Amino acid sequence: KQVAVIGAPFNGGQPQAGVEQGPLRLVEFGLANQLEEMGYNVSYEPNDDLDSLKPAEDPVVQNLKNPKFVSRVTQKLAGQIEQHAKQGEFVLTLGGDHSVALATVSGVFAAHPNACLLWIDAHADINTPEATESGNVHGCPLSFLTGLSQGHPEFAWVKPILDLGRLAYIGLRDIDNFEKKTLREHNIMALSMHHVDKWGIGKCVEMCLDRINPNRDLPIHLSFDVDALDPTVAPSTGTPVRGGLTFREGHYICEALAETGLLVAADIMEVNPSLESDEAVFKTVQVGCSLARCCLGESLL
Ligand code: DIR
Ligand code: MN
Ligand code: MN
Ligand code: MN
Repeated sequence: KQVAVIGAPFNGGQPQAGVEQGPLRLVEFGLANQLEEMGYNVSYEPNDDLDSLKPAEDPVVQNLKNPKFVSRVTQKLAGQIEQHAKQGEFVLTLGGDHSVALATVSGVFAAHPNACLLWIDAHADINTPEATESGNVHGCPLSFLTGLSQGHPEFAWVKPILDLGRLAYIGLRDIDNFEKKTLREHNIMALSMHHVDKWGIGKCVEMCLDRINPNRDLPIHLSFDVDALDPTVAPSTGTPVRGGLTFREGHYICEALAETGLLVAADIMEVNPSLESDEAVFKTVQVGCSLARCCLGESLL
């Protein structure tokens, strides 16, 4: 079985430098080799030329910062991801900030139009350009992908390929007011840390799949923002929020999805090796690699 590892060394969707070093650090830690030892054929596209897409000028448009740069990079990566997914490969994308999900979801759903999306994050990332308080595109990808925002001139290429009924969240705990309203109004399957505490992670994953993949016959795309994990588990990330998923809860999600046999793509996002101590970076990179391996079935017996 073929795994396409797509490096997305990109930080333009948020203000903190360093997150563009995430993919290289994960690969240097041995991720590609580890997957090969598990029996996969692995290809790796580092995409270390993304800076060449940086425009000379990139003024704010409809509140969004770096719209041109983000759009150009994600459009390019989307095409690459689509090609690999269409060849039946498992696509593992390493971020980079979460604006890169514009590329992963666009590419994966172009190849698997009936897929569903599990979004693991402290944040809902569903702000519209009008509603965003930060102007950072990493807080907005899902509004474009679901068609909640349309008409932004820079993101015309992003098609609303994701039905709101095929989206579920686990790990939420820092949501903007507009996002809260959106999740409620559209009755989106959104489980916060409160629900994880209340029902346990096993039940939470099952509830999400019951909603977005009731017959367990649709392809699954997992987009995992490491800030979903508690900052004690994944400290080196741009917007840590206390009270997150434990090491095991995070891994359980990946294992449970691997166990379905339906997982076609996974994103490991927002690892920022320039933040916090060397020990913190080691922990974060290590947990990023082990989440990825679990997505590919490492811990299944
Ligand atoms: C916030 C934070 N909701 C925003 N989002 C983050 O900027 O729109 N997402 N940090 O990962
Ligand atoms: Mn290729
Ligand atoms: Mn995110
Ligand atoms: Mn987040």
